[in-house]
Amino acid sequence: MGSLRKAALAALAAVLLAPVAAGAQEITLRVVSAFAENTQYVKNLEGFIKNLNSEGKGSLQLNFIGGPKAMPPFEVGNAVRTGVVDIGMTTGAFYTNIMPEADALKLAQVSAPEQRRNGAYELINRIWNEKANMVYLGRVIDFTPFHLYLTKKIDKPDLTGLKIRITPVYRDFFQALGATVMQTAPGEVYTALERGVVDGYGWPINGIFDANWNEKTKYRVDPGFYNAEVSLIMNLDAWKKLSQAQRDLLMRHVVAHEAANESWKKINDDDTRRQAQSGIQVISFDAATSKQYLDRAYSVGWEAIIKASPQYGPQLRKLISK
Ligand code: 173
Repeated sequence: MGSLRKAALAALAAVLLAPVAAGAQEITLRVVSAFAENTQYVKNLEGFIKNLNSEGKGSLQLNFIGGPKAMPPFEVGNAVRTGVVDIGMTTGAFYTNIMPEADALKLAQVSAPEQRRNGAYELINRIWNEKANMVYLGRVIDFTPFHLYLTKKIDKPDLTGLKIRITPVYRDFFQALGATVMQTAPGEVYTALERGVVDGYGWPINGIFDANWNEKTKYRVDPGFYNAEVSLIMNLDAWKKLSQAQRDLLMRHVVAHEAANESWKKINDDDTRRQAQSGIQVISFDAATSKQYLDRAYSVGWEAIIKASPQYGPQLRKLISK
């Protein structure tokens, strides 16, 4: 065999063998967050990434690209779906444009570890794979109700004449209570309050201090409703490219991070206290009215999901409701 031909064969062999060799190489995944860089949500994410990266040297690394400064929050889902980024930390309400089922996770009454055990995660992954080209990795906020915050007082659950900032999380419920609604990204809430464009907003019990909304908030309506959901989602093609060892490493860290969601209970207690200290007054209703308020929230919430997804809505309801 001539030396030229030998060299050509060697080059061909190198090309053919390359994918095998690459399988054993370190992979770096790009991560974005729909929530702002200074929030507890992102602090937790950074802790998760740090832990994973220290164990994943030579195998798997996560590279945090940033939050809303890097990418508009309502685009994170699409960026994960198309593979512009590999992993997103976001909430289902921010990618209902991809599939309506995404917003159902707010209605969960069983914890994420329980959903892992009872088959909910299998169903969620079937839907997320099929409709959004995503793997649903795990939930990073749990045990956290949403509330209605107001600049004007109400004495019953009637929002007629009030304009309320929403995302899809709150749309159907607040409209059912008579509100006029306006969707904004979290980054626009402060300005909307300041300009009097809205009379209130929906948000979880935690986090209103991150962008100083407390300055513009007079009342919080109790009880809280639903279960604020923020999760890690991953591009399905990127997932398929990982070796079994890399998937195992990633999932071990996700499951551990998810198990640490208990920490939200203390954060929520602390934020509740801080709201009182900063002068935010609680509006509450008598027991019967509170029950009606909550029942309404769930019935309206599930009705919207099931109407938009007659196929999967009822199955989801069975697995994530109490
Ligand atoms: O922006 C929002 O109010 C919202 O939908 C949400 C969802 C989960 C956590 C925090 C906010």
